[in-house]
Amino acid sequence: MKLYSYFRSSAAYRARIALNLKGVAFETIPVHLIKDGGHNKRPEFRAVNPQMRVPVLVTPEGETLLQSLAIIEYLEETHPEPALLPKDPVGRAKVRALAELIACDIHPLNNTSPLRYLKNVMHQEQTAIDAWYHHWVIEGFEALETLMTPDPYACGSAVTIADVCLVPQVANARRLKVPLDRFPKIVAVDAACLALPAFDRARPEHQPDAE
Ligand SMILES: N[C@@H](CCC(=O)N[C@@H](CS)C(=O)NCC(=O)O)C(=O)O
Repeated sequence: MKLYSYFRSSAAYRARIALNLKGVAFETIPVHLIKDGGHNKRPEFRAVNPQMRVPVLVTPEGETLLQSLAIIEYLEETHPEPALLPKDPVGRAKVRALAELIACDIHPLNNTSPLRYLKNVMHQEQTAIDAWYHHWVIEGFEALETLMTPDPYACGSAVTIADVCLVPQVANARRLKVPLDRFPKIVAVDAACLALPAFDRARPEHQPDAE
């Protein structure tokens, strides 16, 4: 498989973790999201993904898959072991709720494009942009901290899609200096996950395009 990725992209980080957990070998095709206004805006990448975002997974059959959660669900269906979703429907719904809280509610507000828009189009100061970022992470993390039942992973004794989404969001929060002392459960789950080689290998600093 081929994964279009950027070392700091938390959505690509999710896909990398899932690929590693499933034991699927992949080649990384780096797409720099910052240099020259973003190499993701170049026509050659636009032809791969008209939304001009990473991750993009190209399957061995040559299918191009977009959106990290869709990519993870594809991997779950094609490589069922180890399962990243519980067997029971209620458990699955609870795992997906945590994953979507992160991927659909926290992350889009803190993503490169909206932050760039706040700066370049809305002419906001960096302090205001940082405050925006911290606000949405903290609000989401407060809910997650209440909802999670770590044992030691977000939803119990098995790694799930909730953990796959949580670890990259925590990495982002740390990079942007969001204080995490109010979130002991989140910090503990993050540490438990990062002790696993599949998560460790997916870290931004371990990517071929890391700076
Ligand atoms: N919902 C998408 C989000 C993808 C996304 O926004 N990726 C970011 C990096 S984390 C990106 O490529 N940003 C480029 C840009 O916004 O210009 C997913 O989960 O895959």
